[in-house]
Amino acid sequence: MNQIREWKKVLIPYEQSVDELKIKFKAIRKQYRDVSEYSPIEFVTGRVKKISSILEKSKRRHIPEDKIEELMEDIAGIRIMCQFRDDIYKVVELIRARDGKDLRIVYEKDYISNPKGSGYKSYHVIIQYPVQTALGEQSVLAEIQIRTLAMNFWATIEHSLNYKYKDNIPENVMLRLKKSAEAASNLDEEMCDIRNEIINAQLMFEEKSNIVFDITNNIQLLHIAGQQDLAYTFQERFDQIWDTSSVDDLAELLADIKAVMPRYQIFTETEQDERENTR
Ligand code: 0O2
Ligand code: 0O2
Repeated sequence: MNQIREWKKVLIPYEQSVDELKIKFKAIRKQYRDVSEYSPIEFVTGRVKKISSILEKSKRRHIPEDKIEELMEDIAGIRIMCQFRDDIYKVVELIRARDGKDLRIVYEKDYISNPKGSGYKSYHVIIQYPVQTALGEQSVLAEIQIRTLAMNFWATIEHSLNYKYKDNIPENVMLRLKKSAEAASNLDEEMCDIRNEIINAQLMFEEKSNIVFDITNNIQLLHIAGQQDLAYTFQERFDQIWDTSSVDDLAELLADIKAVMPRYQIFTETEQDERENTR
């Protein structure tokens, strides 16, 4: 009973650390969303390890009780979930940027490049985190786990199966779990590829829209300057290619139009401004 009371006291700074870190990482997510930017953080959870789990782990790892706080790195645990694998490294960078400020990185474990034997994937950053308590400043170790939603899905189920079967999962089930970890990893890869393809398609669309805008703008300027024949020639070329042609073909047409414009002293507004600035 006394031991439980003692432990509850020991855990106070850990609880405060988890609360503060959760607020800080949730704030990052909110700030991205407030400015309508994509957040690499999807959601954040955190927990302080249960006293029974601390004691069980210390026994399993042969950690003497007076060394638990020094050697057990995950009494305070923060979990950051990301949509895509690339986001994990952005979150790691965000944490590294705070090293020496409100936290200190002790070391990092990359279970994404080096998955555990079980198939477990996640990026762990062990930090030293100072908190101000009623008893003054106390610094505790905390573990930040950063993973995708797919990695989290797998780890949550594998963890609960291990708990249920008390680490006695039959060999064939372990093998299937390992295979499903690979399936989760393939899903992450596919999702990353799909996202990159969408981003590239969007960029291509924007580039095409800009070129089309420039072409029509320049043709209009030719009309205004009384160069109707030239304007119709370019309009005809544009009508033939704008719907079906590549960005390169449109860029070539734009370059051809731009090449003739100075001959007739015709300039777009931007070009006009540039000329005035260089005078
Ligand atoms: P939000 O941004 O409104 O969703 P506590 O603060 O201690 O009471 P804690 O630790 O935040 O609670 O709660 P918990 O149950 O561990 O869940 C943490 C946050 O993760 C909660 O958000 C959940 O809604 C969110 N969450 C859990 N699973 C998922 C999921 O699969 N997808 C998404 N997007 N979010 C999930 P909050 O804190 O209520 O804030
Ligand atoms: P919890 O609170 O139940 O999640 P050890 O536990 O001794 O293997 P160590 O050296 O403390 O690990 O650090 P490691 O290997 O980085 O693991 C720390 C935490 O990572 C674990 O905490 C898990 O949360 C998670 N983890 C590591 N390996 C696996 C795995 O194979 N499957 C799953 N589902 N999670 C894993 P705990 O101690 O399990 O605590």
